[in-house]
Parts: sequence; structure tokens; C-alpha cells
Amino acid sequence: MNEELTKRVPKTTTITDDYEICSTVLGVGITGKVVQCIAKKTKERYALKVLRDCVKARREVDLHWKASSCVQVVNIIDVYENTYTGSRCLLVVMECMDGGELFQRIQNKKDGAFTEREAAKIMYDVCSAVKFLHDRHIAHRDLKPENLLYTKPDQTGILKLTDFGFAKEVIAKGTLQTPCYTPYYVAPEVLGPQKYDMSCDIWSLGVIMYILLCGFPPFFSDHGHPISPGMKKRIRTGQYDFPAPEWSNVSQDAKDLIKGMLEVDSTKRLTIEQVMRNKWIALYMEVPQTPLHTGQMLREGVDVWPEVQEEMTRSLATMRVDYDQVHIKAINNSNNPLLNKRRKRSGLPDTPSK
Ligand code: I85
Repeated sequence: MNEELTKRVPKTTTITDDYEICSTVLGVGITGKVVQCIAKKTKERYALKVLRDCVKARREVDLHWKASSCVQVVNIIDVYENTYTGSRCLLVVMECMDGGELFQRIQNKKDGAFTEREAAKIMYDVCSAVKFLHDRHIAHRDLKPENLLYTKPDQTGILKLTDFGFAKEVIAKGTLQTPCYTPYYVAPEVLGPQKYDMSCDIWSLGVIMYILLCGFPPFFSDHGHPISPGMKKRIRTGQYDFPAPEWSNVSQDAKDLIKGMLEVDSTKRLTIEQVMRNKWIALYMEVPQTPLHTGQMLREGVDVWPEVQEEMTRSLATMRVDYDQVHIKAINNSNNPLLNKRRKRSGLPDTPSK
């Protein structure tokens, strides 16, 4: 049977029957920590994410599972539903990404400068993951450097996306699954909000591509202040540039693509289809092999990198809240006959006041 149509359920057997859980912490996310574990049968190493069992954790696992068949997404091996350290938990066993984070790898690169073509290949891979998700109406909503990991530290390593803690399935869930609606005759303004969630991912791709090409982010706060009003305004108004000397030799194609992804108006921002069709992405192997300043800039900026990451995390949080509000507003304002019928039934006015 088609794997994507089969609802997968966590195992209720005890995880320690199959795995030995180590104390080595690989990373700490917002929803839980990731530790090393070893399969008892094969002695192979895996990564284990421990989540307190709740609706949100169930959604994370469900969406990650749905995305897991994509080569560019960290694979889920097993999921257990166990009582762990006194609480009901979901234990997610994943392939172990031994290559570490994307930008760490570029920063530590020794064999020659990182080139524009290499950046294009990385973007192609990340965009493939996003295309896979968007095709299945899943918005990741937390695309940031620390969620992009390599399978292995050597040249054979594959770049993969992880952490579905903020992922959202945009149609067939929520409003549309209630008995009043079927997706066949629902108005575009009701389907509209998916654009916002999806466009959040494209904005993130723009930021990641910008950093790949120069080693610093397009927006940063004024001197050490956490997400300053000035930075917020620059993000909202799209005030960023391509300063020399880092950007001097970067192709116009690359800059144009970034502009399309960092478009302020989310309805005008490129879609993942448009990004994938862009020649800088589609024909990444023909992109010039121009050496970039990225490695050097990342090395010089190591001490501010944690702040860069925190800022991206905060901007994403702001964007998710803003777009969720747009979503609610769009539904309230829509004049869809089906919605009106439902409003009548629930005693609400036909056309909501704007
Ligand atoms: N392997 N965001 C930052 C890690 N293998 N990591 C994070 N959310 C997740 C940690 C905090 C991502 O869902 C995360 C999640 C999953 C992983 C994950 C999955 C599979 C790894 C939060 C490593 C690793 C393993 C060996 C060596 C190295 C890293 O992190 C290194 F290269 F660093 F030495």
C-alpha cells in the first residue's frame, strides 16, 4: 500500500528493548533534547528526540513521518510511545546526522574557497526538501541554519532538513476537515492562508541563500540589541543590500533570486515552483565557480553566530504569529457562501464587518 496513505502509529513496546540510550547530547531544541542511541541488534548509532506526549508533539511526529520519505529530510527510523523519566513521551529515533550543521561545515572547509556553484547546489538540495513539503501542503515554518544537517562529515554527506516542531499542514486539516466543508468547493480566500505559511519558508530560503553567498545575514540588529525596532523595520520594509567587496563578484542571477525570495509582500514572493524553475537553481551545475568570502566571514563572525541564530529564530516566531493573524483575518473577512451559511447556523452575521 502507498506509504503516504497509511497512518503510522508509534510502537508501544519499550524502547530499551531495542536501543541503548546514551547520555551524549547532540542538540537541544525547543520541544526536546536530542541524544545518541545505539540499536542493540546492529550496534548502529542513531539520534533520539524525546518529546512530552501532547497534541503538538503528535503533530510534529505525524508531519515528520509524512516528510520522511524525502531524501532531503532526516529519516525517522522508529517512534515509541513510552513512559520515560516519569512522563508519557514520544521517542523519535532518527538516522544520526554525523556531519553536523551546514554553516559549521562551510566555516571549517579547508580545501579551497567555497564557490557560488557549491552554494547553488546546497540551495538546490534545500529547495528540493521544501518543494517536497509544499507539494504535500506542509509548511515547515522553522527553516534555519541549525536545522540543516549533513549525514556524514566527508564529501559523501547529504544535506537534510530536520525539526518539524512548527510544521503545519495547510489544507485538509482544521477548517476544511469539519463536516461543513469539502475542499472541492471552497473559496480561494479560505485556501489563501496557505500561501502565507508557505511564503514564510521562501523568506527563510532567501535568508539562508544570502548567508551562503557572503557569510553574514541580510538583516541584523543594531549593535548587540536583541531584535531591535530598527531591525524589525528593515525586515518589514525589505531594507538590505549587497555590500562590496563580499558581493562584488556574485552573479546578478543570484541577487535577483534573493530579491524574489525576500520580497516584502508575501503574495508577490516567489513560490517554491518558481524558485525550482529559476535557472540558478535548476541549472546549478552551470553556475559560475566564483570563490566566495563566506568561509572567511563565518570564521571572523564565530562569536556573533549564536546571536545570528537567535535573531533568525525570533524573526521566524514573529512571522508565524503575524501570518496566523492574517489567516484568522482572511477567514473572518471572507464572503464565502459556505462560510456564510455556517455563520447563519451559528447565529453569526452573514457578512462580517471589515
Ligand atoms: N546529529 N536544531 C538545533 C541531530 N542527528 N538535531 C536540533 N531539533 C531537532 C538540535 C538543535 C536542530 O529536531 C536537532 C533535531 C534533530 C537533530 C539531529 C538528528 C539527527 C543529529 C533540534 C547531530 C550530530 C551527531 C554527531 C556529530 C555531530 C552532530 O547533531 C557533530 F558534527 F556536531 F559533531
